[in-house]
Amino acid sequence: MSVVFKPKILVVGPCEAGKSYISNFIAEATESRGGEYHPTQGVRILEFECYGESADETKKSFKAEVELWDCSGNRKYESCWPAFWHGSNGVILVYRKRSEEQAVEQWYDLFVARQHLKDSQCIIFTQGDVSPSSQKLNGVHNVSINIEKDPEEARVAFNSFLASLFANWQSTQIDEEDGIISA
Ligand SMILES: Nc1nc2c(ncn2[C@@H]2O[C@H](COP(=O)(O)OP(=O)(O)O)[C@@H](O)[C@H]2O)c(=O)[nH]1
Ligand SMILES: [Mg+2]
Repeated sequence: MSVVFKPKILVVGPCEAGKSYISNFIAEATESRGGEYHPTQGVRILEFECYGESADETKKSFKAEVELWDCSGNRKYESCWPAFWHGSNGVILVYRKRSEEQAVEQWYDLFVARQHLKDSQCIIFTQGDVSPSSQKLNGVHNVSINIEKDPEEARVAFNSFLASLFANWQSTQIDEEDGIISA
């Protein structure tokens, strides 16, 4: 019997970085094709299910009922950000220009560091030939993806990210149980 894991995963980054495109692909929504740009209004929540195996030594199998929050990069929705990061298990940072790196550091600060998420609960998806040079983002795993050229690589990267989120969640569950037992 596999455990059911219900992660809330945020996709954040600058406008037109490809967040919605990547989110659609990950969730296997039909609109993952290029074309006219439709800025996301506030947030779009995509729900899907998949199966995986824990990234830790337990290799426990799980079923994930994922809530993928494709967040707008527009600062006009800043007042909604606390609702975005509330209870999130992981963050996918997306960007594709070197000049956007500073903005990405700010997203990292707010959505990862300040929310006490570990670096392993964050992943950077870059498109194009930008390679992160930021000290701050040093500990975060970075994957350069090109969904059109190599969709499998992006899928594998997401699945292994999900497996590490599961391992992390599982360890917090065990800590909580220990807390109950020792209380
Ligand atoms: N063909 C193609 N188009 C892309 C890709 N990534 C983004 N786009 C297009 O670039 C534009 C901006 O992407 P979008 O995901 O909406 O950016 P967001 O503002 O970060 O959500 C849209 O028109 C997308 O269809 C890609 O890998 N291939
Ligand atoms: Mg969008």
